[in-house]
Parts: sequence; structure tokens; C-alpha cells
Amino acid sequence: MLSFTPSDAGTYYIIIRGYGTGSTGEYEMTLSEGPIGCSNAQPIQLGDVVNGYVQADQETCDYFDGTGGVTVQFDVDSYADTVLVLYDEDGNEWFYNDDGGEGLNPRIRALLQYSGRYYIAVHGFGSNTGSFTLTFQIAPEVEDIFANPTFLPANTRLRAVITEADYFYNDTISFTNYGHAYYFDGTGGQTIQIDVFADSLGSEIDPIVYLFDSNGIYLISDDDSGIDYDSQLVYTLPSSGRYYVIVANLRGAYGTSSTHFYELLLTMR
Ligand SMILES: [Ca+2]
Ligand SMILES: [Ca+2]
Repeated sequence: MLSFTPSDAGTYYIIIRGYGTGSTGEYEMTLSEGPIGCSNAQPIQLGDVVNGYVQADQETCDYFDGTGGVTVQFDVDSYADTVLVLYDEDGNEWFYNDDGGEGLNPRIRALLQYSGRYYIAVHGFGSNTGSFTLTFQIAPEVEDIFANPTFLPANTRLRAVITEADYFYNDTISFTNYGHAYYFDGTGGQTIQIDVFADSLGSEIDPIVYLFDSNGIYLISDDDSGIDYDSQLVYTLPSSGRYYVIVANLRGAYGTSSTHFYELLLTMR
């Protein structure tokens, strides 16, 4: 089998000949369009750890035959800033992740929707190039971040540290990072302000804050509206009830109380 990605539009020729002289016979040939954006894929299996190299503006592709209902996880480890893309059997992009793993490494955690072929692609973010290791495994059990949130009192400044134990997963937004969940109860029409202080205090965290409603539905987020890279979210609550807050590190990293701390303030007017 030959798979090929044309670099230019135009006419291409295929020549088929016998190997050596006197080698004759009938043959059949089929020509079909490969998956969109994922050619020259190599087979991989659950449990595999494979090495590869990302070229500028090119994907390195693997394929696997997955089982519907199984949650799998892909992790890339690389010095280059890489991106992961998971395609379905028709080559349609299904998941994309840039920095969901540690540092700038991507991670995809996916509940497979059918039994059949999938394609997983690694490519450099922008024109990044470099060697990488791709790990393909059954997704480790991770408690949903909203299962056990911390109460966030109004008008009280809290201090917290993002450590390795704070790896979380949120199913509704298929989101993984390091951070914490909080909850508070609010009144419809009330304007709230959530400040996350980190960069301005000398922490290595680039904070991002997300707000969700009582059903865990995403409402709004803020990255850098505060001082330096700090977050400041101002929002008028649409209804009375419980709200959830996630504070995470946009750099996807964790550390100690001297490197990865932040302070959180919910102001209710
Ligand atoms: Ca990345
Ligand atoms: Ca930020």
C-alpha cells in the first residue's frame, strides 16, 4: 500500500511494473482518498509508548482500532511545543489539545464513541519541531473536579497552592489541568467579582478562572484582566443558586507553596 499527500494541485502519474524481467500477471488497483489531515499513519495499540519527530507544519500520525465506551488517554512528552489531534474514522477532527499535559505538552482524554478506527496526530505548535514520546493508555481514574469543591466565602481572601495532587478532569468541557474547584451561593441580578492574584505576587502561576452554574454548565472565564497575568472576572449572576468556580494554571504546571501559590477573592456587592 502506498499513501501519499500531494503538495501541489495538478496531475500525478502512477506506474505499475513487474519486479525484474519476465514477471507478468493480472493485478487490481484501488485509489482512495485517505483521512483528511492524517496520512502515512502507523498502527499503535493501547499500552504503547512510541517515539517520533515532528517536522515543521506536518503531522505525525498513528491509528488504532478502539472499543466504544472505553476512555483512553494520549500524552505527549517533548521539549518542543506540540499539539495532539484525535480524528474519527472519516478523518474528521474530534479532539484537539495544545497544553493539557505538563508544561506545553498536550493531553487528550476521550471516551470512545464507537468501536472502530481512530487516528491520533502529533504536530508542532506553529513551526515547532523536535522529537517526542507518545503514550497511549486506558485513561487513569480521575475524580471529576466538581465532586468535592471547597466553599468560597464572600469578601475573604484565601491562599492556596497548586500541587501535583491537583490534577483534575471536568467531563462537561473535556478539560484537564491542575487547579481547584470552589462553590458559592449567589442571588440573581447580583454582580460578583472574582480576583485571582498570582503573577502579581511573584507566583509562577498564570491564573485562569472559570465560572459554572449549578449544573456545571460553563458561563464565563477570565485569563488576564487583573494586574500582570492575573485574572479578574466581573459577572452579573443570571439566577439565584449555586455557582462553581475553577481556578487553574494556564501553564498547565504545579509546584510548591513558594512557586505555585495564588490568592483568591470573591467580592459580592
Ligand atoms: Ca502545546
Ligand atoms: Ca492569566
